[in-house]
Amino acid sequence: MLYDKKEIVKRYEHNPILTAEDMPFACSGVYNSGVIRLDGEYLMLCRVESIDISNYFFVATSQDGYHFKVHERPIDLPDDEEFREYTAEMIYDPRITPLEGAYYICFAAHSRHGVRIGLIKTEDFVKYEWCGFLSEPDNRNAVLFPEKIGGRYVRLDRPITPGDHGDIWISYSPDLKYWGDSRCVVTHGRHGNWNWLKIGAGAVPIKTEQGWLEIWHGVHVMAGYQYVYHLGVMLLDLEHPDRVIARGRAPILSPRELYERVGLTSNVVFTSGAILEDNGEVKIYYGGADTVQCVATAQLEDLIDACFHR
Ligand code: M1P
Repeated sequence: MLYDKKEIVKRYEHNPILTAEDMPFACSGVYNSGVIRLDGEYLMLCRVESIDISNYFFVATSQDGYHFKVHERPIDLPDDEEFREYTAEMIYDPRITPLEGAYYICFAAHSRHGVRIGLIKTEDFVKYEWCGFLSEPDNRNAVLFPEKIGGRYVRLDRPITPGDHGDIWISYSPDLKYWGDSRCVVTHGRHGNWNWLKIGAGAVPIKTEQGWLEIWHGVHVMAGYQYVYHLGVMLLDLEHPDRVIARGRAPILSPRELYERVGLTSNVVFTSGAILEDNGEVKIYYGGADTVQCVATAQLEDLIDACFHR
């Protein structure tokens, strides 16, 4: 199918907005970051990998959503045996959900046991409370909805199925600890599609009159070995978010610029957070090539339209 040349997502002209050079210590890159608005500022939680491959989450703040200043020290992570055991190799993809007056950070935790989802709560990004692991291996790309739906907490995630294919699932919880009623919401595309290999939830869902807008990622494999990560959009039912109202046929963003094509992992655009402004603009924060942090903007109405027509 042929599509209109009009781009609905516009890259910030001074991308990337955060790189290894902006960090207060020697590191290999700034990876996919979660983002929220807090007290009139933009707050980003960045995953940063030190040159010895140890991982940290750093807070960075900004007045305008484009120019971020990184804190001198990483956030304090839980210091207990369970946390250390299941995060021994890597922590990554933090996604921040404002919920009931606090902020919940879902992230992926990698260890010899595989990858699972961890949850941290904070009210001020100064003190952090460890809430435990939400899943068994192998699961990641978890996003928590910003409100209870039908009296329960809701999350999307991406269990890894045999053969490395992954689909987006939904689960419900009465207390953010025990999860159930899990079911598959969206499956990856047919072979040859831009999301045929695997898909995953991306930004925390944005509530709109038409439904929950989810900006997600899909992966296809080029020339038999090169993974290419794209961003897409879909709308989920407000009351029953396991029902997909519409799912865009084409990606809204694909690797094109050098900072998306060349890096530690080539050809990756990957979002962990987006912010809806009062004027209807959506700032989509995304990692480029697993090396730098970028931002792009779109109009909410165009993103919703893309769910139906693109
Ligand atoms: O390297 C590209 C991306 O790979 C993973 O994405 P997925 O979970 O879909 O496989 C994540 O580790 C992500 O951080 C990374 O950008």
